Amino acid sequence: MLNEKDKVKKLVGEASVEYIKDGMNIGLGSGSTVYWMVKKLGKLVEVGLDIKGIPSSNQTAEWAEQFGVSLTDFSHVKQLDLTIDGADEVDQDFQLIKGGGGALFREKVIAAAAKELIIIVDKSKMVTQLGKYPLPIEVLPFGWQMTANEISRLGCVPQVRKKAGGPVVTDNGNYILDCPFKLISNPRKLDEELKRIVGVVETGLFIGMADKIIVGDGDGIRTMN
Ligand code: ABF
Repeated sequence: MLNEKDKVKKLVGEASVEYIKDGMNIGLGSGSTVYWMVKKLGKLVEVGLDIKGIPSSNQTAEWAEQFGVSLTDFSHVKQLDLTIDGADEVDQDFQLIKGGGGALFREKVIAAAAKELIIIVDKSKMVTQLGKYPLPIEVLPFGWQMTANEISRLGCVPQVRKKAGGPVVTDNGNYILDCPFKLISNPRKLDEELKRIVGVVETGLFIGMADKIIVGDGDGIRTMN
C-alpha cells in the first residue's frame, strides 16, 4: 500500500516515460521516483521499444535488470538522448541539490552526457533557495578529514555519511560528506569553490543542467520548461 508521497512519485515517474522514444539511449537516474520510471520503461520494452540505458547506481542497474531494460555503457555510447533523474531540491532557476542517495557522481556524468535532462520530483522538493537540504559532496577517502576541514571554511560543518558505524562507501569507492549550508545564495560560485578543493570528487550541485522539471502533487503533474 503506497502512502500519498509515494503515489505522487509513481505518478511523475511513470509520466516521464512519455519522452522516451524508440531507439533512444537513456541515462537512468537513481532514487525512489526513478524506480517508477524504470518499471514503466520495462513495459515499453515489453511492447517492442528498442531502448538502452546507462544506470547511475548499482541499485538502478538491478532495477533495470529486474524490469527487462537493457543496459549499455560509455564504451558503446558517445551521447545519451535523454537522462531522467530525481532530485533533493529544485529552485526556480532549475538549479538542483542531488546526492541524497549517494549516487551524485554517476548522476552528474549521465546528466552531462545527455542532450536533455528531465528531473522528476514531488512538490516537496521545490524550494525558493537551495541549501536547507544538506549538500552531499563525494570525496576521496584518503585525507577526507582534511577535505572536510577545507569545505568547512566555506560555511558549514560537514558530516561524513555513516552506516552501521562506518562511512558509507559510494559505488565509486569514495565517501560522502553531508554539508548543511542552510542557505546557498550563489550555487554556481559555491560549486566552483568546492571543485577547487583537493579531495573533492564531485558536488551535489547541478547548475545549468536541467531542461525540464516534472513536478507532482495530490492534484496531478505539472511540467516546467
Ligand atoms: C536521486 O535520488 C538523488 O540525487 C536524490 O538524492 C534522490 C531523489 O530522491 P527520491 O528518492 O525522492 O526520488 O535522484
